[in-house]
Amino acid sequence: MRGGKSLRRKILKVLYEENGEYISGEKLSEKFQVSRTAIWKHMNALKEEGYKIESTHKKGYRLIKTSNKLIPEVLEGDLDTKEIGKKIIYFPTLGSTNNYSKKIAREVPHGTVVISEEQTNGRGRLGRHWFSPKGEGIWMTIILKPDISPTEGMKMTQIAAAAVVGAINRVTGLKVLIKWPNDVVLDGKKVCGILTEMAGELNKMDYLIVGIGINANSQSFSQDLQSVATSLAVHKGKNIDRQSLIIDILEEFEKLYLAYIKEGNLHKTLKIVRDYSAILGRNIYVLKGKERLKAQVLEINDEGILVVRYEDGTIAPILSGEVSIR
Ligand code: BTX
Repeated sequence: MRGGKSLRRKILKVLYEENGEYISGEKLSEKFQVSRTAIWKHMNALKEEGYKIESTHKKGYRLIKTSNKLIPEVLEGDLDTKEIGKKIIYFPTLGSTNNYSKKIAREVPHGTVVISEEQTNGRGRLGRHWFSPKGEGIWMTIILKPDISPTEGMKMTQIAAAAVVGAINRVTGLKVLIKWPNDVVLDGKKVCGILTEMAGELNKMDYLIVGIGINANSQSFSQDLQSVATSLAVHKGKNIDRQSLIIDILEEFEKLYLAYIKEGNLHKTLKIVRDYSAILGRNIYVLKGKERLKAQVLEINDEGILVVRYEDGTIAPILSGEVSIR
């Protein structure tokens, strides 16, 4: 089809910007210098992708705004950032945005964001599966190339968690909390998981990828997830606008990330991480292999590391790994 996929995305952007009003096939064909039949074919292809487009013979075409399809061109256009999301790579479906990001990380600019409507092989930590149904969530990865030591890499998880809680709070009004180090919870159940991965040598980082998975508009979960997972829509009682949430997260992520790079510390991020912590001061279990040790959380220190006191009185940092609330 003439113009192919890139023209189709441009047509979609124009439709979106009409805000639900009709635009005639004639106008579109003039604008893009293709025949009205070509425009009609692109509209059909967009409908097949799942966009709700109404057409009438007289008035032309209009896009019915819906929260279950993302429009990457609009995201890129609306984002007020310097580095993050200047390039967005969008897929209707993908194995895993983290896996894909690793493949392309060396070729794309710093700040590139990969988003997919669904993941067929979404990943959590330690090879666990991450449920990522089509159109219901935000499944995205930010590719970063900071000039920092690999030992600093895990701080990106804290930056992402802080960005996500702030954004969810602003966009939906829901009070979510961070379950250190990489979950965001609502009423004790996970609404978001973060997976940071790195590549490089001992003292030089090649790239770093931050995968963020958010259950935005899912209404139900499989039996094994029901007790641990929930979504923003379930708590809000209505679907939320994923597009606004993505924009807020990426803008906030950039602010916190740049503050960290410029100031060389995590102060801004840690203020949020501590204010919104689900575990500060609480009694928890620290999971070490098969062992489950009782501990109390004392602080999240300036490096973003959790410090706990075990039952025998020993005070120790926890660098990564698992905690569960008692
Ligand atoms: P995690 O290892 O802390 O959590 C994984 C566990 O969470 C699973 O074993 C399961 O019990 C539970 N779980 C699975 N899916 C969901 C879900 N949708 N909601 C709530 N709980 C769930 C957390 O790992 C990190 C997840 C990162 C996901 C993002 S999505 C974009 C990017 N691409 C990719 O493949 N992963 C990241």
